[in-house]
Amino acid sequence: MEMKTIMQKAFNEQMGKENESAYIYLALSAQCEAMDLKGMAKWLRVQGDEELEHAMKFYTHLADRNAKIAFEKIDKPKAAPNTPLGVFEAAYEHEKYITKCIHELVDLANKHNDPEALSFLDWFVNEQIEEEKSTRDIVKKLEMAKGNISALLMLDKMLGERKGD
Ligand code: OFO
Repeated sequence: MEMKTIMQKAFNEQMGKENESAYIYLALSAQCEAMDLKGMAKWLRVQGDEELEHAMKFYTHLADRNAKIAFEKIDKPKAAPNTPLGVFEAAYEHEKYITKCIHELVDLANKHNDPEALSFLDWFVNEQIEEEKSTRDIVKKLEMAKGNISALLMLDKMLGERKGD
C-alpha cells in the first residue's frame, strides 16, 4: 500500500531520531572513556551501534514501500553528565522519550489506517520495553553501588562483557 505523505514524514523523522540516538550514546560512551570506565564505555558504544540498526530499519521500510527518504539535521549531543549514574540516567530518560515517539507513531498509523506501518512498529514497541528495562536496571545497580568503588568496578567489568564490536 502506498504510504501517505504524513506517514513518510513521520518515519523519516523517526529515522533521524534513531540516528541521533546513536550520536547521543556515543557521547555518553566518550564520557565513560574519559572517566576510565571502559566497560560502561563499551556497553554504550554497542548500544549506539544498535541505534544505527534501528535507523536502518526505518530506512528499509521507507525504501521497500517506494516512499521518499529524507534526512534530518542531527544536533550536537548535549554535554554528558560527569558521573556514571548521571550518564545512565540520561540514557534511561532518552529511552523513555523514544518510547513516547514510537507510541505516537503507532497512533498516527492507526489514524491514517496504515496496517503495514503498524505491523512494522510492533517490533519497536517491544524493543522499547527492552531498551527501557536495560537502562533502568543499570541505573538501579549504580544507585546501589553509590560510593562503593569495588561495586562500581565490578559493574563496569560486567557491562564490558556486552557482545558487540
Ligand atoms: Fe534506544 O531504541 Fe532506538 O532509539
